[in-house]
Amino acid sequence: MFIKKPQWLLKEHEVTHENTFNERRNIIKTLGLVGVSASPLIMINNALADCVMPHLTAPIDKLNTFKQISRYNNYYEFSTNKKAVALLAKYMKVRPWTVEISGEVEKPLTLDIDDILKTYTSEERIYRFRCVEGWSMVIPWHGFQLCELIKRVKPTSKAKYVQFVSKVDDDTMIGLNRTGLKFPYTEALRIDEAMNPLTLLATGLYNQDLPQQNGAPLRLVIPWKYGFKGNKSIVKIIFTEEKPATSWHSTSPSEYGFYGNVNPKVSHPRWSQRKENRIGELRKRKTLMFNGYEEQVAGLYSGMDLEKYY
Ligand SMILES: Nc1nc2c(c(=O)[nH]1)N[C@H]1C(S)=C(S)[C@@H](COP(=O)(O)O)O[C@H]1N2
Ligand SMILES: [Mo]
Repeated sequence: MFIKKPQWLLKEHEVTHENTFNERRNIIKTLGLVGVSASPLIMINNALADCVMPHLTAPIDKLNTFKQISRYNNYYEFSTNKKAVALLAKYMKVRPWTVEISGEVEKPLTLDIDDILKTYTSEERIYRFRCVEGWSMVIPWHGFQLCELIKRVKPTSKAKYVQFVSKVDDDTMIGLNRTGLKFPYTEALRIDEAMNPLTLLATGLYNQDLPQQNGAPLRLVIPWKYGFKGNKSIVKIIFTEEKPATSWHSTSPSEYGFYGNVNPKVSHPRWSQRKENRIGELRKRKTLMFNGYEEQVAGLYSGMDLEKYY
């Protein structure tokens, strides 16, 4: 069930209203994004009382079409051919489906996807999406903040990372043994990144259920990171003390970092990241720092050498 809200896309320079600015400062403070006085974990646990919403303004970038979004996909379990993915993934069954939440939490849970859909009100979030390969789109996702789920399971003080594990379906995933990538596809975030109000669990796009090729029935979206950080078809969410191994970083550590933050100044060893090809446009666009979400997320990385932690 989708509750439709006004479309929006965050654009920092448009936000001039003073109250909005102050509210945002409070959000940033609540989440421990600025200041060094207390440990991020303490601030996160305080922030768990309530998941704050990011501020919404009108969209500027043109949306990509449903067809573009659902016919040009990276989903290596099926194929490395972007156009073949949709044709193959449609055979993957997405019911019944459960998501197991475990590890360093007070309340481990196994949730049925239909309960998740009923429990969490879906809202529309229009985000830029940038693949590490150099292409991008603008996607109207539907979903809810990962923070909502985190709050429910109550991470222990040891929880420093959140790991996401994708489905392995031997019946339909014919690409499982054809690439260097090891499956299940696994990615992870620092817990403060996971708690950020922009981090979304997507359940749909364009007012429809998520197509299989886009990661049905539940998929992670972190708009300031390269697309590979966002697992499709999630079956497990695990809270850990140690930094978990992640699929792309393990396969090729010099090419894909743990962070995967969009950064035009840090090149991939085989290509520059300064520009991107927005699907449907002829001329390349400049890639924006943190994919244009710098004001919301730069504080997560203050003091960090982003060349080293790519
Ligand atoms: N399970 C799984 N998740 C995945 C991938 C994948 O191959 N398998 N590819 C990633 C990459 S590299 C990108 S760019 C996005 C692509 O998402 P889209 O096809 O919805 O645009 O999914 C990410 N999530
Ligand atoms: Mo990607």
